[in-house]
Amino acid sequence: TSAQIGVTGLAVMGRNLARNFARNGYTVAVHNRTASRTKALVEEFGHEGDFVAAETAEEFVAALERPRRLVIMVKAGQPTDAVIEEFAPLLEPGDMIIDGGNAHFADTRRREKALREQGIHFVGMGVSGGEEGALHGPSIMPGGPKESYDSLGPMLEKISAKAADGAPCVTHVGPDGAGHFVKMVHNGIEYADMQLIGEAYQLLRDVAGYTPAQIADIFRTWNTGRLDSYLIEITAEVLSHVDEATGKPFVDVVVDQAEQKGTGRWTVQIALDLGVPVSGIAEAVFARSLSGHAALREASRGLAGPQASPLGEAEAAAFADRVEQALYASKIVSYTQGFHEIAAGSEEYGWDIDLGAVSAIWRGGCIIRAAFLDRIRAAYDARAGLPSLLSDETFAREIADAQDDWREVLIAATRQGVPTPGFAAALAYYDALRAPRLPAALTQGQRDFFGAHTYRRVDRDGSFHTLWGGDRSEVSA
Ligand code: NBP
Repeated sequence: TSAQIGVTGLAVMGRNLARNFARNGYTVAVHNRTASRTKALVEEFGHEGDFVAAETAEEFVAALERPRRLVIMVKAGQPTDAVIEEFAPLLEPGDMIIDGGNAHFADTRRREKALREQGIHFVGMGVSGGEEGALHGPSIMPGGPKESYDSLGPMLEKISAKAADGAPCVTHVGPDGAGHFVKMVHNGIEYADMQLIGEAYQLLRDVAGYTPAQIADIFRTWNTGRLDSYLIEITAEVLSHVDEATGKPFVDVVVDQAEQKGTGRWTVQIALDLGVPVSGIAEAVFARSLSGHAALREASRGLAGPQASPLGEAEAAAFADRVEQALYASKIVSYTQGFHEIAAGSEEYGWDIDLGAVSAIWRGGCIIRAAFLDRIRAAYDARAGLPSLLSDETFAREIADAQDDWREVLIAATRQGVPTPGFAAALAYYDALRAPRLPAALTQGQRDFFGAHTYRRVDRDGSFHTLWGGDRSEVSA
């Protein structure tokens, strides 16, 4: 038998992806460094489809039809390089190596270039949706040579999630690292979404005085409206869960220190390199890191806060509506920032990424899947080259409608001492973009004062310097 696709790396993700291919009628060669995993997969799930278990790399490669399609699903970083080094010498020109791990896009660019010299097509493929997604249909973000998508694409379209309109949640994102870049920003946006939801929860609890069970109901209601999304849905599930051992809300027995695997941090690091202000995503990453500083938090517990006075029952319901507005407006801003980063990466690396197509493939399968993404796609479809999501009329109007409540929520948060870095960063971004003048003019003056860094004038072309230490006359620089 010859397999149409092979998967090496059979931990949760690889195993489920292999099963997904098999369930869709493909013959799948499976391989793992530790052979027991391969055996276990075939023993447990062999009835689901056609698997060819390979113990060695040579057996694995031999099992694949040509051109070979070999998916790597191992731990990102050095393990991925090790696997490529093991398999590349066994492959022939025209064969494909598809890395479905969470690689850094710079690694993908390096690997693609090196393999291209050997005539091997390297596809850096972002996969989102966790283990359930991998099995039932993930959102897939493949990069790499366009020609490899011609033969690989139809298979990916089959195993991917489908959006509500039936469209497969996969597209050829762009050359070399484009797919992994887009996956990285997806994760950055996911961090921001989660942080904003967390802030909404904290406000409903500490300002409005609701219990976790009541807040779960509020999220359930929100999930029937414009915030309809996977993350809002699971938030209600988590908040309504009660710990069996103690009878307390589950959320109260979990240590409040958020962990991270690094893709959110990368999103911010790369944004800094590209000069893209992703302040909301950055605050989400910092919020996780702050939560983990247990000793620092312990040492700060005695610091003074405001006199807190939670709202009465009547005001609480109105406040909850305001929080929904603030959450929605802040969400528009995080997506605006994320899409700006994708546009900037696309420009920098010449990827020519279609932003509307990206929002379309995030509508199903992935962690940030949401009804909202249909509207982002509509915004880009309505106007190619939209400079920012905020310049879309619909989003601009929605924020205009939300802004009074958004501001009130932040006032309440500040008054009661509830930290809302995500909401606040989003509003500051919005206000800064709309401002007719920014204090950046003063910054330029300071820079010219201490470092003769020069400035431009509003009324004349050219660069200028003021002789600050002398008679303060202005010279052309
Ligand atoms: P892990 O990231 O935990 O990796 C475990 C796999 O890597 C095992 O198959 C292991 O083989 C293999 N491996 C390692 Br570790 N070092 C190796 C080496 N030097 N040579 C060969 N194989 C090696 O698995 P995962 O959680 O299934 O994730 C797989 C990839 O998918 C990762 O890049 C991850 O970031 C990405 N991803 C994960 C999720 C998720 O929700 N978990 C979502 C999206 C993407 P062994 O069995 O012999 O130890």
